[in-house]
Amino acid sequence: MKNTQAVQTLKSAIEPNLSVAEDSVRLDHWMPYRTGVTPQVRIGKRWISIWWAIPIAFVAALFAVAIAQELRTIPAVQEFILRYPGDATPVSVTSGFPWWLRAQHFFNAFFMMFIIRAGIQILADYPRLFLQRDCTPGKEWFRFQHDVPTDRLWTSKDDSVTIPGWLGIPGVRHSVGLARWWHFTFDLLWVLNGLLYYVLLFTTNQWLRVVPTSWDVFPNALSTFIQYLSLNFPVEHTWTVYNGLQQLTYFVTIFIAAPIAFITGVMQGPAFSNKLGWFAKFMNRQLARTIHFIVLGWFLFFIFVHTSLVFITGLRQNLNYMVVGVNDGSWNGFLIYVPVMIILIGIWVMVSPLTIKYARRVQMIGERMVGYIQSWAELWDPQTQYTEKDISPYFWVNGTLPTSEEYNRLKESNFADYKITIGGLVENPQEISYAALKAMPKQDQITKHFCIQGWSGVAKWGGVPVRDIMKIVKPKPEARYVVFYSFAEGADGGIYYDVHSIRNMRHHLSLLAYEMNGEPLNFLHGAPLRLRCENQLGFKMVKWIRAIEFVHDFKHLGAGHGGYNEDHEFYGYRMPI
Ligand SMILES: Nc1nc2c(c(=O)[nH]1)N[C@H]1C(S)=C(S)[C@@H](COP(=O)(O)O)O[C@H]1N2
Ligand SMILES: [Mo]
Repeated sequence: MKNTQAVQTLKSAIEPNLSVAEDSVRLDHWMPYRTGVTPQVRIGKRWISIWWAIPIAFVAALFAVAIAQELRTIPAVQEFILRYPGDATPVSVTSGFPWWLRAQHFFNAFFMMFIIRAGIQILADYPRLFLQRDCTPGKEWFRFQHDVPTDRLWTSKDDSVTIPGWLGIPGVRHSVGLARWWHFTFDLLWVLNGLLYYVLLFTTNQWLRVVPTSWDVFPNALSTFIQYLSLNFPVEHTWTVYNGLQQLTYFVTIFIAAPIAFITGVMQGPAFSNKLGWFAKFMNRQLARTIHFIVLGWFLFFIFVHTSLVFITGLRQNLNYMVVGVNDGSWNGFLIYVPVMIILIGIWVMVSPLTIKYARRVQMIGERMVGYIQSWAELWDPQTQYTEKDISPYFWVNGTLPTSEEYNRLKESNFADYKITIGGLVENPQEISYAALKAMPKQDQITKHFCIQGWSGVAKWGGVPVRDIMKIVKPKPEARYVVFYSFAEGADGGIYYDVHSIRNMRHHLSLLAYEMNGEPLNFLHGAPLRLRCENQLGFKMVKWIRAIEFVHDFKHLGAGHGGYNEDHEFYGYRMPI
């Protein structure tokens, strides 16, 4: 009797109420357009607009030029510049710029264009940066969003802002799912290109350009710096050797900034962060996010200066080096560079509208490109646990709240009549009452939550491990996935649900939580029951759980992509990174 009821609930009340989803971003259904504020940096309690940096930098540059020009009239400085004219090493690379170097330079720039734009889009989904682990409003050091309102519920989705489509990809508010596919796919290509570049650098003599081999690089760099700043540029021998300043800047970009970008990127996901113990506690998600942003600043600065110098130190010749690898006065480099740039501008303009239109395609290609890496990361056993004193003072709320009559009735009686339905491919379908769940052995865990948007928080969760439930219902051998259904709908209508592998649900930290920080789980955080799964991003942890179903496949559920946000917001089914 009891068993058939569990099966009935799933078949008649839940499955038909899942919703299908569009394959493109329908702007009339999507979160409404809303911008934040101009980017600000916090100094004490005051917020200062970063646009002030422009006049300040301009005035500082004027003074710096004047000072450098004065310096060059001093005999000691003139002697110094004569002694260290600029070139970092006597060793020179006589082979010029080989084809592989030019090709890799092009690909690097091409990939960077997507990486940077999609990265800024990701930042706009949670436009605040912190140094410490918790995301307590008011403690951020950088933001382009207002204060968090205190007079109403303000979820992290509310916090996302619109940025223009020529800047971000795709320039739509809360499009982190799509932006991540661009970011990660091109990250992978960029990393592979970079690794190949390292190999080719050191198997040829090209590394001599970018790796200092003598301490003389420092006085030469200082000398070139003074020369550039005085607007009386040093003599270039770029074809064979870089000057000290160039060499140091390239070295930092290639061997310091790029690896830091990679490390602080992966440290923002739960897979690595929950695995790497003390390093993850030190390099917490928010610090990693801040450093990732500072590295972006370095890359933008580098690109600006590097490109400007290409233009003002002899464009035609520099393009011959960079594009065709010749050291002559021809127009060949220029004639290739201009049409290629026009094509790149076309691609730049088209990427956002095409992403909006072919959103599902972007998701599917992204899955193909990086989904398997994410599936490996899922096998990493989450380990890092926190202590009571690590618990975050503020824990963001996210998601669409339940409004159904059924839920409200249960809530009124404090969930005394709540029963969780568990069915599908199991030997023993069940409806387990709240009291019976609470009578089962309770497990506590103190863990960090990673929302896809960028915030994180540590909390203590108490409840029943999913694997203990599995011992009761006994999944059949053909069951491969576990589906969690919510009482709540998702943002675009239809029941919120998400799918996990059985393997992941057998993990000892996969928990049906009814307590948070020692208190009964409250309404906003998912009462009566919510999932904790510590190697996934937050959206996979369904709140307000109504039923659990064991299935062989999930293609027939909703739009078939493995969860509500996978269907509607183009997220990935596996998201440990
Ligand atoms: N039913 C339901 N569960 C949900 C969501 C939702 O919209 N509906 N949002 C998810 C997201 S995106 C996150 S980050 C976490 C947030 O949990 P919290 O509100 O307890 O911080 O809940 C997840 N579970
Ligand atoms: Mo989230």
